[in-house]
Amino acid sequence: MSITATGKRSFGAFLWDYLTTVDHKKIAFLYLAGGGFFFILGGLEALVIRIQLIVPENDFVSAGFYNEMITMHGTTMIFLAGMPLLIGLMNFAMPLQIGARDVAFPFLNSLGFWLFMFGGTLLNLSFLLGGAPDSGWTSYASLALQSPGHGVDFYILGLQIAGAGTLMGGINFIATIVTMRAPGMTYMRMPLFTWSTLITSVLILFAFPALTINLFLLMFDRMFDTAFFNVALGGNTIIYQHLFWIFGHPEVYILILPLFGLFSEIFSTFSKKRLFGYTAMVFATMLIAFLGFMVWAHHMFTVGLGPVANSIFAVGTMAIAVPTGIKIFNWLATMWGGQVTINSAMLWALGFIPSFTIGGMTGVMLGSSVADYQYHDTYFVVAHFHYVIVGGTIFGIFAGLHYWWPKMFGKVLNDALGKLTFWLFFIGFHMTFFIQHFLGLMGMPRRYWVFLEDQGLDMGNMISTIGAFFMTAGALVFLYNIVYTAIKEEKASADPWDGRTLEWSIPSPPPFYNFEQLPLVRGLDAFWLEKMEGDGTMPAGEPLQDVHMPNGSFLPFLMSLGFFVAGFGFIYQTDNSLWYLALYGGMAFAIGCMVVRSIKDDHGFYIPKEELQKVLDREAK
Ligand code: HEM
Ligand SMILES: [Cu+2]
Repeated sequence: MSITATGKRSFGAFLWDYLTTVDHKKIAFLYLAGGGFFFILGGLEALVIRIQLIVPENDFVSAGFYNEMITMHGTTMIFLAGMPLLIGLMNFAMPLQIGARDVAFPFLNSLGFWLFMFGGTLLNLSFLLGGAPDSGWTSYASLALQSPGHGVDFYILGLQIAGAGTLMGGINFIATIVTMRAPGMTYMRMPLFTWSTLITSVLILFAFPALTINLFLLMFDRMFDTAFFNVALGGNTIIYQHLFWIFGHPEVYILILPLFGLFSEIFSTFSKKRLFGYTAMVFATMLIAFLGFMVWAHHMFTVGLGPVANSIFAVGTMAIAVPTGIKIFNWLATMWGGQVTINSAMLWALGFIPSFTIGGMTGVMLGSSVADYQYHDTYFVVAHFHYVIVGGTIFGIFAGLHYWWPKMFGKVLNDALGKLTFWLFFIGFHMTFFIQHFLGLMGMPRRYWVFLEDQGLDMGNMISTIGAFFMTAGALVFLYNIVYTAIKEEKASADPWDGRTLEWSIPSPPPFYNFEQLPLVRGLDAFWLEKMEGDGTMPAGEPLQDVHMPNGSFLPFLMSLGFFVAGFGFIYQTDNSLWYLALYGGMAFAIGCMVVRSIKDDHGFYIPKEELQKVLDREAK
């Protein structure tokens, strides 16, 4: 088997390769494609929301459909766009940064992706099968239990299946970082992005089970008439809110911590300076993650938990501003006195700092439990979380794509188009969401299908909607840039940015096995160190030897398909017991795949060292 085969492949071969791949890089591309698709869907839903609110008392869509739009927009953007895009970036870069050939469990990695894709598809098929969920992205039990039709059931099963995939991803990343670092890569030599990936995965491990349990209890109440949350039957609807936010608040840190790590890489690389306060940054990330589990009830200040509980959660919430502030200052200090290059990736990073800081400040305002009685469930809250999620997560994802695109696909995204994307999106973002702070302070509630005339809300909503179109234009320029770059741009070098970490020490794109020999790491910013004190190449951390790699498999796809079918069975068995066939049939099929997986003897394959030697000889020339 030649390890350098690059001949043209048929579409069928290409498709089969991606349906069966267990390569972390290809699975990363699948996550970026799947997450990108759902980002477009979530963006279109946001446009429908903003068009409905462009003028007072509009009737662009019906009230019921509007409820479906806000529910699906929020749910899709968080579970099917934000997180998968991040898992895509972590899947691609983290193994390269620690000097590994793949993640610890490649099969599980593939399964995690297909569960996400089938869960997301199941959820969105609800649009075609009687109506999408309509009780908000939080689906509070008091509303979700009354919601007619099967929309909320699709929400429950879709998120259960996709959520299982996310949990597997988190476990996989922890096992990889703990067990597969290259020789010399001690914890305090790991890049910040890898640290953030580790801490985010720990958050996933502790937060997602709360969501899983909550969804099961909601499912039992809706499908099997139990009374966990059903007040009429003696249940307690507030418990749903506690369980949801015990997951929900750490979820927002799952969405932002990887980007904090990424921005540290970008500021350091494009200032040609080591990250300021590396150790403080690592511990600040841990502190944010830890405190992130102590603040969930700030989403419930107005529920009536009482002054003692509210005060405790208010103090916890405000305390998080401290480690976050440390990060902001350390990024500024990293640029201070550096040779700063402003390309597209750096522009997103620079746009992030003021935008996210505004979001952080309004977060502290909302953390004041007393004042929150004014802000709660108004557009001030909508403005706040879009400032931190769009200004943080989405800006970060754009930055990460511009930063790692050459390593992923072998070409640098066109910089002029990159900057145009940024400015259209940045201006649109602030137009859409800054004015919403004031709409909220003027009393505009969130989740209302219309606003009334003569309440002074017209101009603000018009500006907000125009802003949404600017963001759309920015996103379209980005899509155009992908095509333009693929056709027009020159092939990128292995190290187009004069990088500091290991991924820039191997070719762009990397060979499927990543490293002929695992590198020896001799300090923080391992590659930069070799450039400054070595001969600019990574020393070998192991002798040249045959390299073991895993085989691809179609089982993850099939197993996820089984759960997908079982999901339908769960949803429709309340209408007709024939659907138990789909429920048990799907489950049996999925379990059958697991049995095949456990009895089939698959030990992967070896790349002979002679082949690797040929590559090394060619590169040495
Ligand atoms: C890209 C442009 C975006 C626009 C124009 C936009 C617009 C909006 C608007 C106007 C609402 C409020 C609807 C209402 O309360 O009636 C909303 C809700 C929401 N948005 Fe966005 N959004 C965008 C991106 C995002 C992103 C990237 C995320 C998350 C990753 C997100 C998450 C949410 C959530 C969770 C809600 C709450 C939904 C609910 O009330 O159940 N949005 N969005
Ligand atoms: Cu929160």
